[in-house]
Amino acid sequence: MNTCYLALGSNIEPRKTYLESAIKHLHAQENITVVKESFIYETDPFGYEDQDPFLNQVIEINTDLPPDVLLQVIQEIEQANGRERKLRWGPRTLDLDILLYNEENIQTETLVIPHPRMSERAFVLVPLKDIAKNQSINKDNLTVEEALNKLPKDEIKGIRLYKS
Ligand code: GSY
Repeated sequence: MNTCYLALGSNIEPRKTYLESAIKHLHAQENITVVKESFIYETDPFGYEDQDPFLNQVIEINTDLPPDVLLQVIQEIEQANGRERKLRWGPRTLDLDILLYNEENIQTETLVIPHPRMSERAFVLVPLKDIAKNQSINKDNLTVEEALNKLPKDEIKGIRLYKS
């Protein structure tokens, strides 16, 4: 059995419903067990800033699916939730990313794990810290908490606990 962390994000309403729908779809998969869920955060858009704030969350799953099949499953769940790939960094109903697959380093044409930008993204590290603060996340063996401590403080200010 493999332990994986997935990042969820949405910045098109109904944002929370999209996150809930993603988790329901994952629960419905025979080969996936959702083990832990972080809190949900409202986060300032990172990168392309001229768009609405996101809701972000991270979950831990157990699965016997190999990484490439897991990727197909999460892409189907994105599509079932109205995901359109118009702008690479633009608004989206639902974004699902594989952050970690055990502590494996995987590089194929379609998949890089650990997620190559996760250690620079407060909107990933803050929720990941809720459920896996001592988890090692990259080749430097930094833990989630250590990576978060290296980020600029004003990026962490842009991550607020979401109360619906
Ligand atoms: O990479 C995921 C999509 N995304 C996000 C996001 O999920 N949250 C925040 N805060 N900014 C983002 N910019 C992009 S693109």
